[in-house]
Amino acid sequence: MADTNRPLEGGDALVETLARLGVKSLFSISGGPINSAYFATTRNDVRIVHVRHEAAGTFMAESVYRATGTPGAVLATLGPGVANTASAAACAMLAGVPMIIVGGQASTAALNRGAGMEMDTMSIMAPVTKWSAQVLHADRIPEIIDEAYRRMMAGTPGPVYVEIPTDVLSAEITDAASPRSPYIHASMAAPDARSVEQTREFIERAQRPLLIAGDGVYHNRAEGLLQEFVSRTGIPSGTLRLARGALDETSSENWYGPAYIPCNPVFAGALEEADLVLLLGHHWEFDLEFGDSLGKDTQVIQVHRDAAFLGRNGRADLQIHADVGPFLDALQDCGADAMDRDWQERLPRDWRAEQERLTALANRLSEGDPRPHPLQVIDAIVEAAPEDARFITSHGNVDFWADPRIEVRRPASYLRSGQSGALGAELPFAVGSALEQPDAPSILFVGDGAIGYHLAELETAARFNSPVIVVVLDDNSWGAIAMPQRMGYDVEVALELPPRDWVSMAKGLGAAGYSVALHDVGRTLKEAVGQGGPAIIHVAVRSELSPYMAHIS
Ligand SMILES: Cc1ncc(C[n+]2csc(CCOP(=O)(O)OP(=O)(O)O)c2C)c(N)n1
Ligand SMILES: [Mg+2]
Repeated sequence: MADTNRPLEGGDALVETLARLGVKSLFSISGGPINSAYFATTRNDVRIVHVRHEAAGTFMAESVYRATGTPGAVLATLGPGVANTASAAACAMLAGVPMIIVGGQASTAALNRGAGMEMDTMSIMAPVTKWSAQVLHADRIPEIIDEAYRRMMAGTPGPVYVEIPTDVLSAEITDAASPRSPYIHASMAAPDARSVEQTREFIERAQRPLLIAGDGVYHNRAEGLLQEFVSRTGIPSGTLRLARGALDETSSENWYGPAYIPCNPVFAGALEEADLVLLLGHHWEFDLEFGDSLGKDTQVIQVHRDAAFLGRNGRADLQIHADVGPFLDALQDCGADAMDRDWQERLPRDWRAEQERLTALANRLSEGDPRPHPLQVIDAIVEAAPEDARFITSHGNVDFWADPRIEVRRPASYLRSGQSGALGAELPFAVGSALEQPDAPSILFVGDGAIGYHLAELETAARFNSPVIVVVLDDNSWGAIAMPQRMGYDVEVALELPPRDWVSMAKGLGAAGYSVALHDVGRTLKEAVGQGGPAIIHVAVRSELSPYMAHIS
């Protein structure tokens, strides 16, 4: 039994402050120097999720923001524990996803003497986080955690790092360490009146307007305003990154598909033809090909909460430094009166037609082959999945089939590593999101290559009986690299993967395991979801180059 009368320590100040900021889980691997924080969770509502690798724990923390909108938290022990979080932190930086990483350190008495496991982790974490600080007095822990939260949420969100030497973490605290003023989300930045007026004029005149909804829509929870704006004006609209699901992609009449050029030829063509592009809460990133394919006369209105991204890479004729929510709010009575009706109807229609074309192609290619086309498996899973399921994809070739195929119903229900394109994020995303929101299953599509990164986290899911369904689309290859390599070099070097027994691996880790043919995929998914805990569903598939990979290869 934990001694509740034990005096309060730095660990209590840390855990209490994090709890106040909405943290429910600390993704962590234990270590002596962070024992004080572990003990603190026995007298607080925060739980330790003891993972199998700190990188996976950091991806899980990223998934918490993606699935709930509240930043997640990592607690790592000193040296290699913290260093293991670094690559996942760098991925969250690229994706603009906030999280706090708390690291242990050698005691101040031993610091810089080469204490056991000691590393200069402040230097390791500085370039992969937005802000990092060391706490040298226990009473200052709440203050510095608060500061970390302000920094992580300001402008473009991102990870922050706070390091606490072990003697500081386990020191008794005084009253000064009680939590300070509660952290409150800063109010959103509204656009200036002149920009709103100009926007209105642009929209009212435009014949072929096009809307791209990006990350800022999610940061602002602006989906309601976006849906209202899009259905009122009828402007063809696409979603990307964190904004997937901001429009109900299964039913919106105005949705022209995911706004990624490599997988969406309808969007690619529309960018050239549009006379006005509304780029909301995003910038001209690489999957928008830096804005290079814009038509000569296309005008661009870009709205971003971070001025550093206004005009980055590509054209932005009207640059509006504002949050997306207040921007859309200011356009309540704006209509796209001059819009060409054919344009309005054509783009969503063409996207659906493109999907039907791919369905027919997949069916034709699989005739007489026992291995289905990846699309056939993806469709069977999506069709059998419960309405509230969350989907997760990785970055293999099979995932580039799944990513544009999944129609996301609501925000926070589709998770995919952002601009880093990191293999290895996907299984932790599925586990982290299912742990945080166990009422809905997390359904992951992953290849036989990427699954190897953090397979052990299936055991973490099993310990918590979390609803994580891992669909392994097995083409016996690092396919996304193999197929283009063969096209460019005539050979594949070291890219074959032998058939492995995924069912036994799942069972060995405490999960259920199934290996099935296409006709059993839907029934098996329902069974796996029904049993509640984690499962692998393994399906052998054909290697077929996805449109995305074909475009970039
Ligand atoms: C961390 C990381 N390392 C390497 C890559 C490069 N990469 C992209 S896709 C891929 C192959 C993935 O193979 P698999 O998971 O089996 O999916 P498939 O392409 O076969 O469908 C690799 C190695 C990456 N995206 N991220
Ligand atoms: Mg593969």
